[in-house]
Amino acid sequence: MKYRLVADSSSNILEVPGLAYEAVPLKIVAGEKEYVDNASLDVEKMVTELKAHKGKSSTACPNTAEWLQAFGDAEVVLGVAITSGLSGAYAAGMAAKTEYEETHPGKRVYLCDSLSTGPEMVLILERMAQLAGEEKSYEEIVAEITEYTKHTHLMFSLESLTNFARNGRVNPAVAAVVGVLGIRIMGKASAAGTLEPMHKCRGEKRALETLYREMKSEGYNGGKVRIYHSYNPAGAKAVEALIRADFPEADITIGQNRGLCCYYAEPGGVLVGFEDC
Ligand code: X90
Repeated sequence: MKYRLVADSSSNILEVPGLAYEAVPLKIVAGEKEYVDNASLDVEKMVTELKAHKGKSSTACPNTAEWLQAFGDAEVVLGVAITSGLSGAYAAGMAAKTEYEETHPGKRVYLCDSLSTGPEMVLILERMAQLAGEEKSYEEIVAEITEYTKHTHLMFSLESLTNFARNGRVNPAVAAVVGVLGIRIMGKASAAGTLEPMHKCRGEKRALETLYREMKSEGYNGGKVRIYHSYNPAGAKAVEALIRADFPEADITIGQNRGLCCYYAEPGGVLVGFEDC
């Protein structure tokens, strides 16, 4: 097969039906313990153990060798990485692209910096899979994905930003506010690919209603939606219901966060990737 799809594990995708696909795991590190975010990770067990863990915890992005391994010997690699604004995964992947193209003359690697994560990466992967299935050329695919990502977005509702703050990826003052019982932070992936808080909301119902309102002001008009949650199926379904009230036929799917997204989104977190059409 000409194309191989590749994404780091923050996309939450373990397989892509009908296409060669390889996920590159990030890692969650707590004391001596390292959780590799691959298909064999027991996410629920990890969350339980992390709750009991008193010391520091952190995450690690894949290195260049791990990306190279995922590229295998594909003729064309179509990849998507977690935001370069918060992780070194994209930089490592780009170093792998350079090395791969030098050592495999004629082969190509496209790595998209999602400036986002989770469900927005899912949208990008689905679009890549579609274009690969249509046997579009490398250049056409790069152009189409570049255009497509101008119209995809990520918004979220989170109950806790502890792990974000702990790892220096959000202002501690913002994290402290969310720690207050019942307060949720509703925000989005900024244009620079960082966490942008938008509203402090009292209660989940308000947080999710606010999220949907912000989706519409970002241009949502019945396009595709991918919702991923951390142990909060009710929250994910509530977002779906808000959307369906306006757009009964919208293409919406719900999935569960895997290791990396669960670590940062924390229990209760809901991530929504959508197209602004
Ligand atoms: O160690 C590493 O290189 C990984 C660092 C990842 C940090 C961000 C993870 C985000 C997970 C949480 C909610 C959405 C925030 C969106 C901001 C772009 C998902």
